[in-house]
Amino acid sequence: MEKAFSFMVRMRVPAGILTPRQWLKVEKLALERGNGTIRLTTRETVQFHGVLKGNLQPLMQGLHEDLLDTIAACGDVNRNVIATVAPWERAHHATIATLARDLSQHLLPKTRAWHEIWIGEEKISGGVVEDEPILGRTYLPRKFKIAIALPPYNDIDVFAHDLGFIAIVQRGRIVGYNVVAGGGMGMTHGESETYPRAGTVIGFCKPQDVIDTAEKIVTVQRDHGDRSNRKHARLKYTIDDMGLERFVALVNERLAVKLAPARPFAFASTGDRTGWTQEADGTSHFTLFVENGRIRGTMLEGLHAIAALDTGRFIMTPNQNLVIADIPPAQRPQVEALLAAYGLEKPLSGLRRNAMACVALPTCGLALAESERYLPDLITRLETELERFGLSQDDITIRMTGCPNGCARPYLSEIALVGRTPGLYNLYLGGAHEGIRLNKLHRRDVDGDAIVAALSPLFGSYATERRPGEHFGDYVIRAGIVAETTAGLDFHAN
Ligand code: SRM
Ligand code: SF4
Repeated sequence: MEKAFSFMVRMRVPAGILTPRQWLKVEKLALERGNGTIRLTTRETVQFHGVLKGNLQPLMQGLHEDLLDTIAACGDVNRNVIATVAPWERAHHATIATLARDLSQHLLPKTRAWHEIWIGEEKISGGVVEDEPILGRTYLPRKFKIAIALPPYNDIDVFAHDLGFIAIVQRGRIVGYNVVAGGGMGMTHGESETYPRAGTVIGFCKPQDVIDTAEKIVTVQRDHGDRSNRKHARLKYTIDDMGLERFVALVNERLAVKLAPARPFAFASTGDRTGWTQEADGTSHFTLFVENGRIRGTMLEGLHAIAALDTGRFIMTPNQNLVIADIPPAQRPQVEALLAAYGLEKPLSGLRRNAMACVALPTCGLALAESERYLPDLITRLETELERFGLSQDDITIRMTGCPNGCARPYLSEIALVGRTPGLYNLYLGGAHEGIRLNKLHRRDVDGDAIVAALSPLFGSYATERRPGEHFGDYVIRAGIVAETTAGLDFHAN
């Protein structure tokens, strides 16, 4: 008898947008084919956990029936393309969401293998190795990630990805995008040649040149990335090894239209606007806080009832939350009543509102410590400290991961906890609230008590010494608690 192998399945949803009907299908598949939970990820999509081998094909077929898939959600390819979630900026959000879909489609492997394996499409490849027009025969050296930001929102953490685009709006129109290259979070404890890196702004391109720019950057990484060492294979290392100038020159050589000088931009935060937002014409959007992206039980039922109204769109955010968007004025009372009936609108502290944890145990095989199952309790303890100093409603970002791979983008948050071994974490401080600066190691191997003991006095001094508008991450640098990280390479320096 075969063992009951269990899998994780990750969807591809560029820009994170689902129709209510698609949401209901995802829920049905999670209940019938997965472990009964929907896990929203930090890349605006869904993971199903606990899918038994025999359920894989029905799950894929179920997704396919509703125009969904899992193509290139994992592997050494361009991953799910993410975009700022701001439905209240209607035209701009529509533009960048379309761009995310177009980029995803353009960079997708052209092979029909997914359809042949899961959907039963007739085999045309006949076992021949297919030469992909962009990816080539051997695909990319490593995963590749793209994100599109719409300032002032940096919810997608544009500096965390191999490639980022920052929309530049002038006179109410997106006139083009600044191009950011070489971001990445993953590192290995004790190996300082591995490091997180904040992407570098390398220029500006017009809207019509974005796809070509992305393609050419992908091909530079394809041709120059390190294929001998997977820990050194991301674009960030390719850039640092060859030097930024050479990298930009190589990209420009391949581009039909060369990059222009970058334009000014400013970000305000990396978080989501939780709660209601209403537009002038009465259309409303509700951002539901989903703790660490895990949807189960009452929340699943409440969202089922809201999706059954068949109104608006369900948009998954890069902060693991869910926006029920485009609710017409006539239907808002029904949605409000359902949110109340299922207890989905709860008061939150500023810290919890700005928290993220990766999956980690029990499903992640790379986890060294708990994350999703532990951060909520730790935040409850920290909330008591914040309340003592009158900081309950201050927006402070905190992120936890069960290992240094960085799936919740911890190195860009004001407070980060990165798992070392069961119960122990490295504590990092000093990331920028708006996601433009990496943090720095403050304490090694701390448990829950030591984390609270380390942070509580800092909350106290921040409450009394901060300058008007100063964020916690900036304060700890000014106060000399940690040194400022200015580039990826000095992340490990003290
Ligand atoms: Fe991740 C591997 C979960 C976003 C960096 N990540 C994994 C795996 C698949 C573990 C594995 O390889 O066996 C995790 C599955 C856990 C589970 O049980 O479900 C996993 N990563 C996640 C998710 C679900 C975290 C979450 O709580 O939301 C995110 C899914 C994203 C998606 O929908 O595509 C997720 N992972 C990220 C991010 C953040 C991002 O992309 O914005 C990063 C850091 C950015 C980056 O890539 O540099 C990230 N994951 C990694 C790495 C380290 C890559 C590196 O360059 O070193 C690994 C390990 C690897 O690739 O070898 C990894
Ligand atoms: Fe797993 Fe590590 Fe990613 Fe967390 S950060 S999900 S522990 S690979």
